Amino acid sequence: MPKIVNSWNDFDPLKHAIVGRADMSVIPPEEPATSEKVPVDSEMRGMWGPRPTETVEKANAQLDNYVKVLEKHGVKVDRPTPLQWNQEIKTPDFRTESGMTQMPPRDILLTIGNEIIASANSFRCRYFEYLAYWPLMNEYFENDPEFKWTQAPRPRLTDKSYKHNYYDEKISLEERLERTANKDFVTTEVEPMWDAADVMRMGKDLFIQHGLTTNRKAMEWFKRYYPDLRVHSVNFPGDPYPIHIDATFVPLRPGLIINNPHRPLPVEQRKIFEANDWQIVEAAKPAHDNPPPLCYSSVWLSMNCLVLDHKTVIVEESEVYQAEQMDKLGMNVIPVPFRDAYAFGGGLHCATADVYREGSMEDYFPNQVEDPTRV
Ligand code: ABU
Repeated sequence: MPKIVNSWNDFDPLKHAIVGRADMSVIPPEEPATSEKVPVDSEMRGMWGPRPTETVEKANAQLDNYVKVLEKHGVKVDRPTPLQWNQEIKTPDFRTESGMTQMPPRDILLTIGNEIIASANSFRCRYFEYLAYWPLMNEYFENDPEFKWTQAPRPRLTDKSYKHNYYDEKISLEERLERTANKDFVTTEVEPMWDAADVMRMGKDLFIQHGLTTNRKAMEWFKRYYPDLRVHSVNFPGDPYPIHIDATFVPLRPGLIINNPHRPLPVEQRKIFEANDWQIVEAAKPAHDNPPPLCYSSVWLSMNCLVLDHKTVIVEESEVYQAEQMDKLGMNVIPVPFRDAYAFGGGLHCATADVYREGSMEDYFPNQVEDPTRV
């Protein structure tokens, strides 16, 4: 039987991926974890309910086109099975009015080698999002005898999982930035919580963003679960809403990373990259001043690109500065329109999850130095 699942990084040749769908997506009601994520001046504050049908149709049209582009470039694509997210979620520990979506599989599924792990998200509205991917997981399980189908320990998400009154309308941007710098986030440390999109995979090394959606205990969980890998905790003090590493710190090929200039990796956290001759370059500025309507994400989805191989990258069609920079960095750029899908959970990288990339577990950081990021 063929090997179906294998991926160790975000840049080796991509051969098989999952692309999300926008169907039945809901803007979830406020809850302890999400109220902190929504910027105070965002039009999304206090808004919830099913997303307008015409926006779902437009997002799906761009997602379907994205699939065609990937297939044209030799990538097999699978799609999740949509669920009706506009229904109550109730567990013995909490209750919330609705779920969210199955548009960004990158937040839920983490592929490491022949294993796909469903994450331990801190948003209550995302508690059952993994179900949209379970038919695919079952298919891979039945057809690939080496595939490891894993669910991370499920967080209980009781009130103890969040700091109370952490969210405060009066908090200034400066105070938010200070909290990020001090690694003071809305989640507590009572249980491991993590979004898969906070994990940057680099072969033997995992670089995990400590932020609003991933806590320190999750890093400890990764360290114990993968004793043969090296786990690093990174944080980006310039980001007032640190959620997901893939619009902040994006590898393009071995030795090269683009870093959001508003969210630079602190100097002391660069040692491991410098000691191994990795180049960290500032990403180009976004082409837009604002995200599209009803969108949670920042304008920095400009750098949320999908690398197909060491020389080819998919960039959002209107992000001309990012495309220009990619070209200068020696990448062939495939432009794909995607802004209509942003509101449903992110950009071109967010909307995918790796199933198969060529290559194996490499050690990109053989020179081990004193490294403050190491967990
Ligand atoms: N899911 C990536 C969002 C990151 C950002 O809003 O910058």
